[in-house]
Amino acid sequence: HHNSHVKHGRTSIVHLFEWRWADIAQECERYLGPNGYSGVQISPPSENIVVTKPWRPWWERYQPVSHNLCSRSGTEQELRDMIARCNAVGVNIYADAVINHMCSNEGGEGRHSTCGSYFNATKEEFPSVPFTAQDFNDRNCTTRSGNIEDYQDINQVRDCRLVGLLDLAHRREYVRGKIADYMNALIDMGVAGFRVDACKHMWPEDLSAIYGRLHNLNSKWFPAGSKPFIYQEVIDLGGEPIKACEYYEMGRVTEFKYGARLGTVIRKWNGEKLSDLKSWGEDWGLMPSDKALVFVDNHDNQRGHGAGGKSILTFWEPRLYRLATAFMLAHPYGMTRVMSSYRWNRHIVKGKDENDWEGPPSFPDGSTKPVPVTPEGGCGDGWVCEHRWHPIKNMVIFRNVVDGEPLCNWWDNGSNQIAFGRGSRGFIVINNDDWTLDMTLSTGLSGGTYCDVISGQKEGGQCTGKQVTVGKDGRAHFRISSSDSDPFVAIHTDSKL
Ligand code: LAG
Ligand code: CA
Repeated sequence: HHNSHVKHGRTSIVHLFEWRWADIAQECERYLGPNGYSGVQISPPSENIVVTKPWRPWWERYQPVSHNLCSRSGTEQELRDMIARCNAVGVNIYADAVINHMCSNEGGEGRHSTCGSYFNATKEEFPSVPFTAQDFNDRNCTTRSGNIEDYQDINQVRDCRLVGLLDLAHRREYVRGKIADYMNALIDMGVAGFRVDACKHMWPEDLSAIYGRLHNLNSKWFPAGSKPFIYQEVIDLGGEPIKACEYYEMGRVTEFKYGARLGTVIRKWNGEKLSDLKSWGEDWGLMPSDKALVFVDNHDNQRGHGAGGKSILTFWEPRLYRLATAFMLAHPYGMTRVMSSYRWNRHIVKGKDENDWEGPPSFPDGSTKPVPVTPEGGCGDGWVCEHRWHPIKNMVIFRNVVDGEPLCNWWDNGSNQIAFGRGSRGFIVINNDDWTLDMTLSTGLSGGTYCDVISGQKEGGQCTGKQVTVGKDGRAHFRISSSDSDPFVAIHTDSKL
């Protein structure tokens, strides 16, 4: 489950957090395909509880009540249509699979669910699946509250309730079968794989048994015999007995240290500096590159949920965020995921965001708003669309162009000015110091004039931004003011004029 089945040498996926299926379909056709994104992580497609206190939080989607495919993002028909249209333009779909649990034990009884299916959380009955009380872990959990109380105890982390969420008993063949059926329905519709939610809370052998039941990908779009790509959400910042490495064999794993550590370096906390990144990767205690799914921020830690803490950079700090994302996309480590967010009424009181629950831009009836595209190519109505920000979009293309090339020609000033190349195909220079960078550097590129894809890009043979002249010896002069709106420059073989 390690092959991501990307098309045309593409390298980066984007998490279109809370987007409607209809908007994702359009985005694949009008933007992601043409700009070389390899795939989309979609929000959980399964039916979930409707929470009204607080009003329609984003996290209600992490409380499934059935495997029906209707949610705030749209109907099953819209999902099917989106998957087909994205596949048609070479953009893969990866579904967020919430399989550790169903809704909260406090979810009540009734039809307050996104397709109106009946459930009874108190009795642990979910007739649309169906799951009944015996399909949950209660008898395997030994804590007083029934919730996870101590992360040092492996058994309770995996067999007790995560924040009160009814914990499925994956040792049961029946439960494994039902979850596999759900994932197989998505595979048959054409998804290329899954982000599997909350894997720390599931036993690796149970996951392995479930993955072993999955169909091969739909041969309408993928080579016969292709297995689904799987990346597993395991939060391992160290200090706990459950380790990310327990999951490597079965698929990729989210590397949460990546964004947390990169954030501290770019913020220059603890005296850290960009030049320290010369050894970025496994030498920093990160997992093996070919196992890692990396990201600057995710839907949890951008709002103080999950893990990562205060160092995480987000769109709220756009200048540093673009810098961090550009570094991630230029550096060979890991498989990269770009976050695409919506704005919310962030309101931090004593270090905690009181509105961290707020759902996507929506109408008064709770339905999610479409994503309008502005004439400038950004998004409106509260959608941030980091994946459309000029430097981020162009660094996704950069990563495709340099794919497979080694990191080389590293330079740094011992402080916060660095540069490095990727074989003979691309070169990036970053200035995070408070003074101008003014240097002649070896780029590894062939002689000629290149267009910087950060301040502009090549359009019809012309450059709309800074030009960089590389001499026959591969050397080029760079000057980056510390007050530039984006204090970095990137060139690659496809930006040669
Ligand atoms: C995940 N990965 O392991 C998701 O990335 C993360 O977003 C999910 O938590 C979590 N696991 C469970 O799927 C989110 C929110 C939680 C929320 C939970 C369930 O971060 O805050 O809990 O989804 O909706 C909420 C309330 C809790 C409450 C619980 C049960 O915030 O206070 O106890 O619901 O009612
Ligand atoms: Ca569990």
